[in-house]
Amino acid sequence: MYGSPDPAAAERTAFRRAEKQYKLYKPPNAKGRARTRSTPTGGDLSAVVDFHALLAADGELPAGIGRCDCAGFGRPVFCFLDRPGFYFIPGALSTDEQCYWIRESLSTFPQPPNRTNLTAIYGSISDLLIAAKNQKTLVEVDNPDSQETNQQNNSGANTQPKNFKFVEESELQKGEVCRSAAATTLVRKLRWSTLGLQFDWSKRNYNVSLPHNKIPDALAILAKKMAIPAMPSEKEFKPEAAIVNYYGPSDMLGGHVDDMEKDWTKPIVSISLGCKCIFLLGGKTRDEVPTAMFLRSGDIVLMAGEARERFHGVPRIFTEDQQDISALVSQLSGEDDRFILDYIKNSRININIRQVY
Ligand SMILES: O=C(O)CCC(=O)C(=O)O
Repeated sequence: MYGSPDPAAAERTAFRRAEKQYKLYKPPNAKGRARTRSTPTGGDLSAVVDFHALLAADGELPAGIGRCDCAGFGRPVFCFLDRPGFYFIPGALSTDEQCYWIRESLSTFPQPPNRTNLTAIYGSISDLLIAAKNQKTLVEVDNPDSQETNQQNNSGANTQPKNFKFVEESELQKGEVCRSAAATTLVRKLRWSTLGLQFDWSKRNYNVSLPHNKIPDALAILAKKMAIPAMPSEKEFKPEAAIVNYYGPSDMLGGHVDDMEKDWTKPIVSISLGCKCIFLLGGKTRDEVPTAMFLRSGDIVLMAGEARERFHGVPRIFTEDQQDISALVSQLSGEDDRFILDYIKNSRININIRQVY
């Protein structure tokens, strides 16, 4: 799904060149090594399509961009005239809805039996967000019996049973060598979680034998409602799985095609939360020059039919400009949301919902 088999060849493609053009560079430090903190390079963003600006201008649209508003949907929908099956719904979610899905993405979505990128290292981790809010630390424990649940839940592919538990800082044994990680650090290291049918990244497929819950009803209802512009009227969209991507300041998602689902007439419903990013929509090969567009918190993108065959990716997250998330910042100002606010100020979350069969 992700990456390219031959990096040297990939460098020569139009998609790779666009990724390089937009990605955030870390200038070398005095010793010639990349700095650990990214410094924005600015870059020319004049060709990046800004659907919010087009909506606000309410004028003639640039060549190649059209409106695909559909009866009864009640929201503006944009599309590219030469890229059928791709739909952009700017500001599809209210600030309240965005806050709700950000909280869910950090609290319930990474809960077992859902798997995350941390599962392979630590086994199943319950209540990570609560542990982070309480400044707890995950430590390896000796006694396997004390972590029965952890072992039982860790039955997924490519993982060994692990025995870890959260402890208070005061419980940490001074000088004792054991594997440990602060819960706050682990939240920052979260890269993906999978809901519903579990996607197995090593096999690039859905592994239906892995324990899983149905995707949450509220998410399925939202996805069905938002899928309408991309759905033929006689068909029904049945959300069966979702991949949640968590992006830190210098993270990017390389160009790829999502091709593991059976029926490509059904859309991928892709929700953006938190910091703004650049999304690249390319062609059926990496040789076609991709179109760059801004995705902001609350925007939803649909990819169905022919658009399912197009390379796409996220080369850049904007954490330096918080203007775009000012509504979120004021909504998340309560004491209970403090950790989430700090997180989302320099992160982006994407929830993409799919029908697998
Ligand atoms: O983060 C995004 O907006 C895109 C995510 C995506 O393409 C994927 O998970 O396949």
